[in-house]
Amino acid sequence: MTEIALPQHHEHEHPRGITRWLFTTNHKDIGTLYLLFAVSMLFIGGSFAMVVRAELFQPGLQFVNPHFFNQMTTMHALVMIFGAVMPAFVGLANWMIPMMIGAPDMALPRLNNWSFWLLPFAFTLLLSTLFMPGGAPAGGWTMYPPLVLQTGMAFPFLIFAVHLMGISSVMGAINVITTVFNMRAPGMSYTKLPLFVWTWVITAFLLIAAMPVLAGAVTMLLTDKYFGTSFFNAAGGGDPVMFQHVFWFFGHPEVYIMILPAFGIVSQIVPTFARKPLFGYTSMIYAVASIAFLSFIVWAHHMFTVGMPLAGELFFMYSTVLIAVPTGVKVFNWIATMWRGSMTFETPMLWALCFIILFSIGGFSGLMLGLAPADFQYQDTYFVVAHFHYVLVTGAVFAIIAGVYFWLPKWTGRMYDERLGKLHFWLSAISVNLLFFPQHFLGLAGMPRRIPDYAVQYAEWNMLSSIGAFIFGASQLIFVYVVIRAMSGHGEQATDQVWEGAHGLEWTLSSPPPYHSFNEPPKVP
Ligand code: HEM
Ligand SMILES: [Cu+2]
Repeated sequence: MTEIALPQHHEHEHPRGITRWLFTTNHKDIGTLYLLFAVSMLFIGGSFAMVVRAELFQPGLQFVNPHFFNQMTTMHALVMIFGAVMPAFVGLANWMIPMMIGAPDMALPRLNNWSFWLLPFAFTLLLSTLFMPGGAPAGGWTMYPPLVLQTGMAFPFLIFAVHLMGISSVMGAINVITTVFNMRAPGMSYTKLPLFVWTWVITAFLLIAAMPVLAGAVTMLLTDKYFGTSFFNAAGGGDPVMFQHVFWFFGHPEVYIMILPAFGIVSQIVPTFARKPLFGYTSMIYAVASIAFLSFIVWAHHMFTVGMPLAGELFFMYSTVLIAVPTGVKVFNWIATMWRGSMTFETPMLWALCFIILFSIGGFSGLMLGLAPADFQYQDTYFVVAHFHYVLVTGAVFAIIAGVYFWLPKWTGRMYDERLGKLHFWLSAISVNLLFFPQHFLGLAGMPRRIPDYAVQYAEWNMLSSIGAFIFGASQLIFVYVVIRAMSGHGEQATDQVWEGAHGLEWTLSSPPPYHSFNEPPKVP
């Protein structure tokens, strides 16, 4: 590498107070902002879920009217997906990617600030619709026409909020790609990139390819409603099913946007606590890349029942079940990594192991749903609800929590309380299964999703599911307490390496790391 004269003193005062957070271009501060935003959205979206589960505690209508119930399911999903899970992953990327590749910061720091600050505006717009005449969007997060076109005043707010979220995601993705392509320390070749970085690069490409499709779809909805077009209006020559195609061409890659970084996190944690290198590093990268590719050709498995030619049904069925192959490779490699390792079970490892087991359950029900003839039975039942919560909650959310426990001592310089961490884990792991496992039975017995009332035959499993939901929701307060304690400087001082089995550039920095991660590029062995 050519010699560059680096400035000797980089210790200039960094801004303090509110301007530090408003104008920050620092990857760690922005990472923190993203994570705090995500956790507040988790609680707002979670409280909507609690309303849903309270209403479903018993058959009959007890607490809310059906229209408000539909607003709750719709807003719950929108807030969880775009407000909680995706920003949490971006927060982790901001914190960890520069430290993992030996860079001082993200490549485009000013853009980074802008990506974050769009989100509070987007969600203020979205959440404000709850107080509007006609209420919040209630047509489902999938926004299918013609139903969604009946939304009242909230409609343009919904569309504009989705546009802002999309712009934020695409800018974040550009930043990740630019950073990893250009800012790696000398010697940090692509075959040495940590798995978390790899999964994020691939996710970033998915974001850039998928989010504009969503933007296009919702813009067409907007012009259909206000400007007299008929993209999805049969009366004007349009086709409502076309919306489903466009939506799911975005929507299916979107679910992988929410799981690939989770694979990355688990691939960092398992080797650390098994004290062995990751088994099959290269095959892990190929597995993620092929999952990413396949995610673009399976979208119509969400539409088996809309009426497709047989060849279409078969194509989407075969391509869907094909995803089991690279997914199986990943699960196999995690298990092989643990095989004959010297394992210990600190809190991050418990969450990661639970991820592997419960995500696999979600994968199996997904396989069942992918079989076209069987899907005619499952479609739009609680079986689907059970499936996507196993992959999104015990998958994505569990991996995020695992990552927070794993990296919190590095971020704050303080060890969290291990006993509280384990309590949080066991309460969550048990209650989440009480919450979602019975929903498989409800679905197989025919209970439809998105309904505020149900037949008495479904009463028992629904009651258990609601009890699980309340315990799961309450358990997350422990998490907040644990994190706040570490952030406010309580707990043992963490070492630089933090975990005995931890390897990688991020663990060579102090805990907490300096404001600018690597002022001089580190040597990569
Ligand atoms: C405390 C944890 C959670 C509970 C109790 C919960 C509960 C529910 C319930 C009861 C529904 C409505 C089912 C229906 O009638 O269609 C629902 C829908 C949904 N949830 Fe969750 N959820 C939780 C966490 C999450 C998370 C973390 C995510 C995202 C990563 C998520 C994503 C969704 C999605 C996409 C829907 C579909 C909404 C729709 O189809 O309109 N949920 N959830
Ligand atoms: Cu899908």
